Parts: sequence; structure tokens; C-alpha cells
Amino acid sequence: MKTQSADTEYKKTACILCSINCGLEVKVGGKDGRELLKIKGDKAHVSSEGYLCNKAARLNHYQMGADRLNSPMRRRPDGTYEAIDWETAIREVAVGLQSIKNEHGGDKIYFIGGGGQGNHLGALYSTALTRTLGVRYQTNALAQEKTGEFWVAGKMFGGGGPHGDFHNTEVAVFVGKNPWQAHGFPQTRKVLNDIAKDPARSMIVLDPALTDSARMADFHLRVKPGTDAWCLSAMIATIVQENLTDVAFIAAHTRGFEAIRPHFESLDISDYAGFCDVDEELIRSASRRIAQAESVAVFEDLGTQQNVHSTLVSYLQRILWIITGNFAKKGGQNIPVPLLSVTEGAKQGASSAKPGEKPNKVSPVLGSRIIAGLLPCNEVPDEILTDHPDRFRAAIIQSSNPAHAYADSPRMREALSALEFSVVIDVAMTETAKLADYVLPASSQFEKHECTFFPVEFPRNHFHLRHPIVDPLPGTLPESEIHTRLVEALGGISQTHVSALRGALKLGRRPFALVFTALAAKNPQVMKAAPALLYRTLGPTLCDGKRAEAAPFWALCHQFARKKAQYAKSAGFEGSAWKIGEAMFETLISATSGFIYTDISDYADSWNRVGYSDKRILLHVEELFPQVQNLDKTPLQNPAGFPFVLAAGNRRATTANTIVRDGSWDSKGLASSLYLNPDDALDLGLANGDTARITTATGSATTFVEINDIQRKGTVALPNGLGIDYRRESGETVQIGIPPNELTASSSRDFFAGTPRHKYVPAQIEKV
Ligand SMILES: Nc1nc2c(c(=O)[nH]1)N[C@H]1C(S)=C(S)[C@@H](COP(=O)(O)OP(=O)(O)OC[C@H]3O[C@@H](n4cnc5c(=O)[nH]c(N)nc54)[C@H](O)[C@@H]3O)O[C@H]1N2
Ligand SMILES: Nc1nc2c(c(=O)[nH]1)N[C@H]1C(S)=C(S)[C@@H](COP(=O)(O)OP(=O)(O)OC[C@H]3O[C@@H](n4cnc5c(=O)[nH]c(N)nc54)[C@H](O)[C@@H]3O)O[C@H]1N2
Ligand code: SF4
Ligand SMILES: [Mo]
Repeated sequence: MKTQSADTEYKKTACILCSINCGLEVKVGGKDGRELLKIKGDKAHVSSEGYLCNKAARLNHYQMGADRLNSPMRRRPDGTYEAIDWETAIREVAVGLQSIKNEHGGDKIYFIGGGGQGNHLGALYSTALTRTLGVRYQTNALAQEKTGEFWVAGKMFGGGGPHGDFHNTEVAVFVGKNPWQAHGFPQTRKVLNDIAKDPARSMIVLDPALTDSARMADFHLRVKPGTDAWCLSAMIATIVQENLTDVAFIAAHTRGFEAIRPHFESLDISDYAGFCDVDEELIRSASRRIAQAESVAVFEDLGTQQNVHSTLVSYLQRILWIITGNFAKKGGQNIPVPLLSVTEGAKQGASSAKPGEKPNKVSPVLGSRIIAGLLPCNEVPDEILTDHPDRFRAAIIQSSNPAHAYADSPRMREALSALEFSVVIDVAMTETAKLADYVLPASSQFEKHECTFFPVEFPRNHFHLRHPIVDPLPGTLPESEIHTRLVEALGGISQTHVSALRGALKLGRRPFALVFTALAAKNPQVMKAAPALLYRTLGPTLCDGKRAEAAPFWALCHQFARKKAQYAKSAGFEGSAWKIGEAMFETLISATSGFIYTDISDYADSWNRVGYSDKRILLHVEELFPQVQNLDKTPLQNPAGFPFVLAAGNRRATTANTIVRDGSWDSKGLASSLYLNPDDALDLGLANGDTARITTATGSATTFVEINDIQRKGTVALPNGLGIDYRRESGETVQIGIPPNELTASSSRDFFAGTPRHKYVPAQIEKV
């Protein structure tokens, strides 16, 4: 079948390979009209303005992946799969989930994943399914990186998390973050170049590796792996001891400084500098630079979040910029106004089975802390492989590949195989799909409507609903349709309600809203299934059904207009709350390069989102401060036989989690190497390109080495997202690189948030 699109036409969409989702213009055509032939930056995009990095150009490797699924699959008793039709698949999956619910309760069904970097629309629709089933627990990849940070930000600010304004900052600080390769804010490389070129601005990088970002830095604090807590403590101590704090800011806007001050006043800076192996004078000068700056923006990421003292570092780096007064100002940290934040979304999805009901605070088996509605994903196997009566019996896994991406793959495979029922919704036959009872094939992110809820810009924020740019691969369905069909099969949508709503809609959207509210007040299931119900009723009226998938945004826009009218007004939406909601929704549906929904000029507005009634930031966090005080008593030591520290999974120029499964998209085949320091190479007798064996407590694997000055002596690094089993068109299966989590352990995790220490894996390296 040929699409309506001529081969010469460029269509607007976005890149899906990292959280930024840069706007794209894509020339489609080729095989069945479904290929992404030429890709360029969309200059009209409200956030990326034409910016792209090197990765976007080869997105066709995702779109045309040879292991894409084109039919629902059912597992046979012998472990092989047979294709089944959609009707059978929906019926049997609904029956499977319902029988787990009947026998053990809906709370024994675990929801894993939701969306990746650029596909969060499916997670809106899956809430209809999970709430209908009474699912109460969920996890996703955020719970192996950001949950510690979420908790700390929530505690210190009493609400939403602040984000750095890198575009305007004088001093940019990157803690365990390599923004040149990994991005993290719009137009990252342009911003980094701007900072590097401007003598009045500076960049500070804490990273054991000499990354591309570290090479651009004015101050590279090349810490010993896992010792950032000491380095940051020494930085805070420098500011306190040299009287460089912002005294007025601390007095007016914070609580608890007096409780933490004595520790930093008496801390031995040179001792701490020695511990993290950074020159004391470098620590002091970087700290002075921070204290003297008009503005400082800080980004912490996986280098510390997946490391020793993950949550402590999240706490310490915040103390650093709070005591220097870098909140609620241009170039500092600000709290954005989201349309729907990923954490709000997560909380809505599960954990509270009934609207208004209190979410669960701990996981059912281990009693681990649930943060932002998420269980530590590191611990999935421990919540399944047990005879505990509250263990999970089933899982719904969407757009996530836990058997590859979460800690300890061997144990994860065992756990997923032990489930009584499991269904995976994905575009490809992934490592995780190969363990499921049913696999439901989703249309790709270029074949349906999609969006991201990641943008956290301030004071101007945007949203971009992408339209499909090619026809769906035959046999696939978008998540909107999959979840709505499942909810219908479970009896979660009443035909009487559908008729009443459709009838009201004939009179207009206002009567529709009234009837919806009235039905919801009488029947809680209406709100539970709301996204699916809106899709079935309002959906067909949106551009003759062409924009049906956008239906849930109608409710979101009205909610935003009711609760946050002043922000919508700042972006030019005028009139009553109803008018604003309607106008936002119409704009959202039609703006193919995204639209701005908040554009305020006053940075002080961030204070409105500090949750404490006294509007003060909490500096003394009692759950974490004792650990800060006790740091010097717990020196790091590798177990005998594992002298190296392996960073299991770094971002490189041609890696993108497991979104692109076809390894040949890395045309030079360079991404899969083990980075090794020249001195270590000499000791091990390894030359460039030689094969090395990496052994950890969990497993062992081989790859070729790349000797460079990036690695600190005693450290090695593997890329993230590689070692995927990819079935080529020819039928041959290839695996390029090492799947990093064959080497990681789920027991090695943060004491507080349960996040894994993927960047600190004790390892042995040998020549093969
Ligand atoms: N190219 C590419 N870009 C991506 C992705 C991708 O797969 N590929 N994935 C996206 C995703 S999901 C995420 S979460 C982000 C992650 O983005 P980043 O966190 O920036 O990515 P990483 O390279 O995993 O880790 C960052 C740095 O941590 C350093 N590090 C290791 N040990 C330590 C330590 O002890 N202390 C300190 N201070 N640093 C240490 C490493 O040397 C590395 O340079 O990237 C996003 N962008
Ligand atoms: N050792 C180690 N492990 C890590 C990391 C590390 O640094 N080291 N990094 C971690 C980080 S930060 C992250 S974010 C995770 C990421 O790990 P995951 O959460 O598993 O995310 P992805 O690798 O992005 O996989 C997304 C899945 O979505 C599928 N997909 C793509 N498009 C669609 C779609 O439209 N619909 C559906 N239903 N599916 C789709 C892809 O085929 C893929 O299977 O990995 C983590 N794992
Ligand atoms: S991978 Fe590059 S092009 Fe794609 S969204 Fe991220 S920064 Fe933009
Ligand atoms: Mo991530």
C-alpha cells in the first residue's frame, strides 16, 4: 500500500533518541512509503529551532528495523511463538489479566515501563488499563536513575524539582554528566560551545573520565570514581569556611542552615580533597567561581545517580547552589510549570487504585521506599522470586526492555519467566518480549501520534504533539487502540456512557463536559477509563477522527486552564478558563512544530511552586544529613580479585539506549569498545583492538579494547544499550557489543532510593 505522501514531501515530527525530542522535518517514501529517507532539523520548532545532533540522521534504522513485530504473538508451551490475530490476542490477554485479578487481586499485576525517550502518549492510555484492573504498583527506568533526586528535591522544596537554566547561566556545573554526548537540555552542544567561547562564563565538570564535556571545562574535577560526596562536601566547606555564602539569601529563604553549618565549618578540606583525589586548590578555585558568579546552573546525572552515595550527592549538590543563592533567578535553578510532568503522570498511572486514595508508600515484598509512584526497578526480581504472599504474579510491560536494561539480566530473565502471566507491548521482539506469554506489536513513533512530557524549561515551556508521518506497519496498532480495546474487553467502558457522551457531543463540547462530569461523579470507573473513553467519544470528532489519539489532551488542557490560567495567559491564551482550555487544545492539535503554553518573564515566580507554607528551602534533611556527617568513616574498597572500577554503560556518539536495535546504524562499529587507560593497557599487555575479558561478580564477557586518555587509571567503561540480539533481514541473528547488565548486580544499590551502582562495578580485566 502506498501512502498519500509524495516522495518529495517533508513532514514534521521529532527525534526520539533522547529526552530533548528535537523537531524534525523528514522526507518519507521508499519501501511502502514508510521509510524516513532524509532528515533535517525543523527550524520552526519552538524549542530546538533547527538544532540536531549527529544521531537523528539515521532514525530509519529504528523505523525499518528488521525485528519489528507485525502481528500479535502467543507463546507456545515449548517457548516458541505463533502469530495470532488481534481479536484473539485482545480477548486472551484480557482473560489472562482478569484471572490474575480474580485469583490474587489487581495489585499483584506489576506495570513496568510506559514510554521511552519520545513516546509518552502510550503511558496516558495505559493508565486506563491499569486503573481498570486495580493495578497499584509500577516501575520504570526513572527508578534506576532519578528517584533519589526526585525525593531530595521534593523534601528540600516541598514540591516540584528545580532545573538549571543553562542557556543563561554564568557557571554551568555538570556532576556525573556528559552533556556533549548525552544532551539533557535544548540545543545542548550549541549552549556548551557558547559557554566555552565566552570568557565571562565557566564550566565545571565532576567526572573521573576526560569526556568531551570535560575537555571543554574550565575546571575538571577528575574525582576518583564513587567519591563525589567527598568532593562536593569539600566544595561546600570551602564556601562556608571562606565566608562566601549568600548570607541574605540563606536568612530570607532557607531553613536549617545552622544545623548543617558546623559540620562544614570544621570539615578538613585537604583531607576530603585527598580522599576524592582532586587537587585541593582546584576544589577551592572551582568553589570560589561558583560563589562569585551571578548565576549557577547544576545538572547531576548517571555518573553519580548510578553510583555510591547516589541520593547523598543529590542532596549535597543542592546545598552547594542553595547556599550561594542560585534559586528563582535567571541562569540559576527554577521550578517549571508542566502541562503534565513525568512524575505526576507516574503517580496517576498506578499506586492509587481509586481516585483520591492514598498511594502506597513501600513495595509489597521488600518494603522498599516508593518514590514518585515508582518501585526501585532494580528490585523487580526480588518482588517476584519469593514465596511471599504479596509477590507479583503478572506483569504488563510497555516500551521498556527490563531483561536488558535493568540490573542483573540473568536474574531478571528468571523473574520474568516465573510470572504466571505477562504481556509485552513493544515495536520489536526484544529480550524482554522473548520471555512474555503475549507480545502486542505497537506502531512505531512515526506511525502514530506521540509526544514527550520531559521538557522542563523555565520561564518558557513548550509541548509538541507529533502527528503520524507514515502509515502504520500492517499488523500493528497504536497504544491508544491497544489499551482501549483491552479496557473494553474487561468491561471498563459502558456503552450507555458512550452513547450519552456522543449524544451530548452533538450539542457541543460544553454539554459534553457537563455530561462527562455528571457520569464521573456517579461512577468511579468513568475517571479510571477516562483516556480510553475520551478517545472513543471525543476522538472521532477531532479532524474527522484523524486526531482521535489527542482526545485525552482535551481534559489535560482544561485542567491546566482551570488551575494555571495565569501561565496560559502569559503565553497568549485569553478569556475564561473554558475559552483558554479550548484554545490550548486546538493549538496543541494543530501545532506541528510544538507550541508555547507558558511564557512568564518573572523568575521569582519559581517561589510559587515551593511547597512549604513559609516558602523556605529546607537545608537540613534529617534522613540524609547523618550520612553526610559520617562520610569519612566509610572508605571504598573493591572486593579481592576485582581491582578495576567498571562504568557499565556510558553514553557515546552512536548509542541511544535500546531504541535502535540494528547495530549497523553505528556505521563505523566503534561504539562497542571497552575504554581503557594507557597505563592499565601496558600492565595488562593489551594493545588497541585486542580482545579483553571483563569479569564481575555477576558475569563475564568479551569485547575489543580502545586505549585512550578518557579513562582514569584503574577505571574502564562500556557503552550502554549494546549487546542486543538483532535478527537481520537475512534471518541471521547478530549481537554487537556487550549487554552491560549481564555484568551488574541488583544487590549493589543506594541505601535510600534503591538505585543501582552501574557506574561502580568492581571488575577484573584480562587479555584473551
Ligand atoms: N548518545 C546517547 N545519549 C543519551 C542516551 C543514550 O543512550 N545515548 N541516553 C539518554 C538517557 S536515558 C540518559 S539517563 C542520559 C544520561 O546521561 P549521562 O548521565 O550524561 O550519561 P553517562 O555517559 O551514562 O554518564 C555520565 C558520566 O558519568 C561519569 N562517571 C562515571 N563514574 C563517575 C563517578 O564516580 N563520578 C562522576 N562524577 N562521574 C562518573 C562517566 O564517566 C560519564 O561521563 O543520556 C541520555 N542521552
Ligand atoms: N548497566 C546500565 N543499565 C542501564 C543504564 C546504564 O547506564 N547502565 N541506563 C539506564 C537508563 S538511564 C535508562 S533510561 C534505561 C532505558 O531502558 P528502557 O527503559 O528499557 O528503555 P529503552 O532502552 O529506551 O527501550 C525502550 C523500548 O521501547 C521500545 N519502543 C520503541 N518505540 C516504541 C513505541 O512506540 N511503542 C512501544 N510500546 N515500544 C516502543 C523499544 O523497542 C525498546 O524495547 O536503561 C538503563 N539501563
Ligand atoms: S538524539 Fe540528538 S537530535 Fe535526537 S533529540 Fe537528542 S539531541 Fe536532538
Ligand atoms: Mo535514562
